[in-house]
Amino acid sequence: MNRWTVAVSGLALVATLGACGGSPSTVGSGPATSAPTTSAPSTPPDASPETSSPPASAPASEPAGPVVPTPITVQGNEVQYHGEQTVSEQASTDMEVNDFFFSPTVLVGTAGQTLTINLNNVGKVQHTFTVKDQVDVVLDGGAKMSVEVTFPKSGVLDYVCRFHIGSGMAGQLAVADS
Ligand SMILES: [Cu+2]
Repeated sequence: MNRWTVAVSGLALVATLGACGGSPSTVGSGPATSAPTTSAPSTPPDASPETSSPPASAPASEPAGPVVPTPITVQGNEVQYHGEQTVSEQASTDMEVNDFFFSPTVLVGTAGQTLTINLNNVGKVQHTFTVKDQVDVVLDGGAKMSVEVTFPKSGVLDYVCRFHIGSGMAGQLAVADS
């Protein structure tokens, strides 16, 4: 390699650099090339799945199972069971009388508690609400009547509709074990 070659090479290098830096006009003069913006799926920083599903578990204060196990039998007939309600803190409660059941069917109270039951016969036919040695009333279809009952010292006290006990139209006043 002689000096000439080196000189040419050096000039060529300078010329190349000069060309690059000396022609800025070419930049941006061409048609606006819409550079394809790589629109990759934007993953948000917080990509944790939304916990929008409803609470999986039941309410925390889920009542325990019925105090009186079902089915209930009163005077040898299987009762038409329409629920149990605790009334220990109440002076009165509502009870639906229907063709041919009481709802709620079982009232759970405290030993010796007195309770006013507001009976509402929403059925079409006559029914009675009868507790031995306490209450015996007849309600026409659509009639309302309030009665007072006393819970037993323990266990359960049956009540019936005298007309339809054979169809299981009955229920119980129950005292929860303590
Ligand atoms: Cu009846």
